Amino acid sequence: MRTDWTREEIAELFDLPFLDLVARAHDVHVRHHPENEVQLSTLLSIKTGGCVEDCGYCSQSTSADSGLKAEKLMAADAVVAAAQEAKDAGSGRFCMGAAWRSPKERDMPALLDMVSRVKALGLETCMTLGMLEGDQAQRLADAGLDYYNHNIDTSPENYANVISTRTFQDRLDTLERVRAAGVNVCSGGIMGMGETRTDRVGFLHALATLPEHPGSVPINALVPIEGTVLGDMLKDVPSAKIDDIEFIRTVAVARIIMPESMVRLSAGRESMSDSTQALCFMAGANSIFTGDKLLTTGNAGDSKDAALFAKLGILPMKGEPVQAHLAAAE
Ligand code: SAM
Ligand code: DTB
Ligand code: SF4
Repeated sequence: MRTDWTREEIAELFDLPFLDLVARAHDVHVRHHPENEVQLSTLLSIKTGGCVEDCGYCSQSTSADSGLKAEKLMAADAVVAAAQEAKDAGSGRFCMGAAWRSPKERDMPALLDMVSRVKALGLETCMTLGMLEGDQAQRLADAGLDYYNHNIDTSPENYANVISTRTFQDRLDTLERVRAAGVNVCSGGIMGMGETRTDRVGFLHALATLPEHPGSVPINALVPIEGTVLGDMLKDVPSAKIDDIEFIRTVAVARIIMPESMVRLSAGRESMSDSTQALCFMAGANSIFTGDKLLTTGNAGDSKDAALFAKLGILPMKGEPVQAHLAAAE
């Protein structure tokens, strides 16, 4: 696995004729992953709203005027019940997200309980809780955490235009602690925040030159939310919306430079056509979030996804036939 990619090499990949780029990405994909299989993950917001960070895209920040009500941390029993439901609907991974800058010590026992019980259901576990200290990462690892999601979001140069309450280096520090604790890193970002092609190159370069490639790389398209800095920006500057072809190029380049990572087609699918999603799968995306809801916004939904998978002949990863998934969605 190469972790010495240069920005020039990555920019050259982006510049390839579109069909050549997708063909190359597909070739890399089939050499490292089962063909026509896409992993289904379910996301649950275990602690919604009231976050002190000022991420310009996020409905959950207290700096946003999104009208979202802050809630308390969910009880472990309710989280485990949601995980069981996700498993029954065919999900292989359960990701629990909290709107925190970082978890407080008083919340740790409940978080550890959730991880071990969700893991005991036979699901892969993932959490995204903000910044972690080394000992927090270690305790989560010991409880059975498989993945920790912590996005770098954009290029190092563009970071301060999106978030002012923490630095790009803060993000890298948490990723290092997660890696040191033996938990798989899940890290990606958001396209369509007004960034340039150069920023997209710098973003993928930062991920592909980490000491190890992240096990999972979520590529989100900005979901514009009214009352957030970036949601409102998109209303004023509609041309900032990520172009579908540029989005697919980003997925393809991620696949080529991080051949073994799961590339997750994350937020933004609700407003993507079937054809765009199909090209993302062709270009190497092999994981999606299922269900009607992401954290605070809508998602395509199980029955729509089952229909798309059936149309494309894609199977949910873990070998469950699409018919079973379809039946579960009805
Ligand atoms: N508070 C934790 C943190 O930021 O690390 C975890 C939750 S946070 C909502 C997880 C990720 O969701 C963010 O890093 C961001 O990449 C993505 N995200 C949040 N709002 C989004 C939006 N409106 N559109 C697309 N992606 C979004
Ligand atoms: C990621 O990169 N995308 C997911 C997950 N990691 C936690 C979150 C998407 C959130 C979309 C906006 C919302 O629903 O609030
Ligand atoms: Fe808080 Fe995470 Fe939203 Fe940023 S993305 S405001 S850290 S919940």
